Amino acid sequence: MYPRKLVLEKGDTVQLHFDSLNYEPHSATFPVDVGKEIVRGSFYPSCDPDGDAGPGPDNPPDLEAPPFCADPTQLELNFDPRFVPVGGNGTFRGADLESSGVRGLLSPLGDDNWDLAFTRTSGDEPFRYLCLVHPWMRGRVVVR
Ligand SMILES: [Cu+2]
Repeated sequence: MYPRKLVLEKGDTVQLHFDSLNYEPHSATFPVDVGKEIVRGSFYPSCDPDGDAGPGPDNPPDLEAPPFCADPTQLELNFDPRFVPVGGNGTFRGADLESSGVRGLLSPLGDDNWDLAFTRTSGDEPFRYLCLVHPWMRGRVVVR
């Protein structure tokens, strides 16, 4: 996410690099509000007595702290389905989700670079993005 603030011309494409992230994957997810919504819908525990294949529901955690379930084999950690995969079509227009997905050497997506085009000016407020894995990691893009 360096530089923290990137200044572009309308129509520019940015290539984000994820190589050398051997043990710590990251994402670049636009816009920041959608990224925050994905983070809020992820990492929450539930207890599923019959597993994913069973018809029974996921239950709220039995315990407030790990292992969360009275029977630890029932523990599930839930993620928003938009957390890991690539999101969008590679062109950011200011509101819809565009996400690199979670990338790094050990990620299912690998550590390939990711291109994102900017076809709209950002106006008074820069476009803001974050990393879904580390939501405090953020950057801004000004498109003129
Ligand atoms: Cu990160």
